[in-house]
Amino acid sequence: MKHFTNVKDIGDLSAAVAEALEVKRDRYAFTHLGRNKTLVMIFFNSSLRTRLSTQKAAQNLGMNVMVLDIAQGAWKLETERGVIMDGDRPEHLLEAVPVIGSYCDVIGVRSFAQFESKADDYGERVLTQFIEHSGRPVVSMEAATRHPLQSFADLITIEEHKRTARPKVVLTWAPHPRALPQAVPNSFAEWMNATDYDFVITHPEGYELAPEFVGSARVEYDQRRAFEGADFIYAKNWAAYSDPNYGRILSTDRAWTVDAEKMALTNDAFFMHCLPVRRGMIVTDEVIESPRSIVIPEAANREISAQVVLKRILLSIKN
Ligand code: AN0
Ligand code: CP
Repeated sequence: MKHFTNVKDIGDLSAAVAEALEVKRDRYAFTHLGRNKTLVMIFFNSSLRTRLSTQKAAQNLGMNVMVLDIAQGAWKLETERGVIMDGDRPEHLLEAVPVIGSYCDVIGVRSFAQFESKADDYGERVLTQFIEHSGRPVVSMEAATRHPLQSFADLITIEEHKRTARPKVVLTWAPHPRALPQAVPNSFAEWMNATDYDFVITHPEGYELAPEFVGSARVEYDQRRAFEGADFIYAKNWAAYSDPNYGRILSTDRAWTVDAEKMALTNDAFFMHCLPVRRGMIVTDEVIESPRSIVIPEAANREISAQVVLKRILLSIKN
């Protein structure tokens, strides 16, 4: 594996899940692989899970890890080429990226959508510059349009919990007070569409995701109908994608909050969310604390998904 930015980079999903379960059984079986190899993790945005789980995964493989928060302590970076840099950004990404690459063997990058330009966000401007100018394998730790380490962990979690070969998996929009990126739902949809699950997306009108991510999923505007017979409920908020509302909040309607009454319509479904989650907005306390909530094992699988990805990258560096 050279870079890890989307579902195609992982190849066959059954093989990837099998490898993940193997890693989970003995996460210290490859401690020699990362010896004298360094991972640098660059954060343009906050993180709890990605920061800790990716670092842990790298350490399980024997790697050294360095973490840089661009917003805290590093120079603010200009990302646009051709500008006169007379503003508040003292360094350009075009110097910073190769410099970072010179200190490490693998780079992880977190860079959310800015919601200033759909073309910049969906063109993955920042991630692409890391791939083009660092000379190193790059792992997306949530970029503008996707969060593949999360989606891989979600897939592992569903495979561990499913009770039928072809479960019904429902991605539901839920309300949130801030405008959030489409990366998590886009990516989840991309990975679910790569399985043979019965995959349904439900959201209020106006919250349609980009067609390339919706793919072959069924879209159902009636949340209750979508929940009927579901085996997994995957909740997430996102801001509007469609023009002219790109990046805007169209609704904070708490009628879309996942509660026990709606969960009762399902086939005793498991509740999932990538976290961080706002209780009372996305989901009620009762549902997230219920025995059907698997948000903690889901988050724990982030260490496993990151370890499979880093292991494959290390093997490709060695060969
Ligand atoms: C981020 C998002 O929605 O993309 C990160 C989720 C993993 N969430 C928030 O900013 C609250
Ligand atoms: N799910 C996830 O990526 O969490 P963090 O934003 O805390 O890393």
